[in-house]
Amino acid sequence: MRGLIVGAGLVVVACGGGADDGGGQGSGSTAASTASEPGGTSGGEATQESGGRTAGTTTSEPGDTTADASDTTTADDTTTDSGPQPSGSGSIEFFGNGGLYGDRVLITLDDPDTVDPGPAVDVGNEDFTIELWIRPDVDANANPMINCGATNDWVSSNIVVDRDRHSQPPSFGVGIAGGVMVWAVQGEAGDPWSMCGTASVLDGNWHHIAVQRRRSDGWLWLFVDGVLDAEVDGPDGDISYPDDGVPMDVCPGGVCDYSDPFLAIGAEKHGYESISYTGLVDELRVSTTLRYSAEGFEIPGEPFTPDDDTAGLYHFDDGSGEVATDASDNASNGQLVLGGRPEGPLWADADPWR
Ligand SMILES: [Ca+2]
Ligand SMILES: [Ca+2]
Ligand SMILES: [Ca+2]
Repeated sequence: MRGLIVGAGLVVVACGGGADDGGGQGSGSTAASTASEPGGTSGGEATQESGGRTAGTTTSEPGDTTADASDTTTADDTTTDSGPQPSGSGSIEFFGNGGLYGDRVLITLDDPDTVDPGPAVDVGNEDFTIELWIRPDVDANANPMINCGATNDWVSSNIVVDRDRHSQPPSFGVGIAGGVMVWAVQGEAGDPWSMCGTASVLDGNWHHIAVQRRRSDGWLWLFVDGVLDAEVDGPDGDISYPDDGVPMDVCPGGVCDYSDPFLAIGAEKHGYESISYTGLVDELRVSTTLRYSAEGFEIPGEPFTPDDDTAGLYHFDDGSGEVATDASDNASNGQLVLGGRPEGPLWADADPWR
C-alpha cells in the first residue's frame, strides 16, 4: 500500500463530499476545510528512514513475546481483572519516533513461514471491534487533514493503530489528521476507504476511540467517546492478515518481515518519518464481534474484563519490562520495540480514570 501513496496523493477527493462518510467537515478547524493537503502528507511518506531498524533485535522479539506469554498468564491477570482498578494501573507513552523503527508495540498476527491461521487478534475475516483510550499530545499530532474517501491517505495521519501491509492489500488503520480521527480500510481487492471523523481529539484529554467493521458488507463505524462520529459502507472482503502472506522487499530496512505481519500500536509500522503518534495509549481491546450500536454507548468506566469475544486485551499496566501483557486467554502479548530520542515507548502512571 505504501507504494501507492504518491499516486493516491494526487487524487483530490473533496473532504466531506459524501454525507455518509463524516467527511471531516466542521472539524480540525482550518485543516478540515482544505481538501487539497496531499503535499504535506506525501512529504511525510516520501522520506524513508533507511537503516532505522535494528534487524537483529526486532526479528527475535516476536519469538520472545510468545515465550513470555507462558510466564505471565492466568493467576495474576485474574487478580488484576477482578474489579475496578482506578489506581496502580497505568498506560503507555509514545513519542512520535516511529521513523526510527522504535517507539511502538507490536502484536504478532502471522508467521510468514507457514500458512497456519493467525491468532484470534488477527481480526478481519469476521466482524470486529478495536477500541482504545488515547491522550494525544496537543501539538505533536499535527498532520493535516487527509483526502477523506476512496483513498489510502490515512497513512499520512499520525498513526495510532497500524495493520498495514506494504504495497499489497488488505490493510487497516486508525490515525489522527486535522485534529480528528481517521478509520481506514483497504479491502481484499485493494480498494481503499479513509473515513474521517469530526470530533476534535486534540484537547489534552483522554478520549475513548472505537472502530468497528462488519464482515458481511464492510460497513465501518467510528466512535469517539461513545458517540458515533462517522460511518460508511466500506471495502469488502477478508481483511485479516493473509495466512499465506509474504512481506515484500520494499521497506526502509529491506524485506518487510519486521513490520508487515504485526499489529503496530503507537507508530507507523514500516518506519517512515513524520506519521507516528505522540501521547498516551491505554486499555486496548480487540474483539471478534460488533460491540457497539450506532446509537452510541456509555464510555467504559473501568478496565475491561475478558469475555468470549475478546481476542486481545492490553491494560498497559505492566509498568516495567518490554512486554505488554495480553489479559485475554490468547496470550497474544505485545512486544515493546524501543527506539528514538527520547526513547519510547515508556510505561506511564496516568490512565483514563484518574
Ligand atoms: Ca503465514
Ligand atoms: Ca489471517
Ligand atoms: Ca491501564
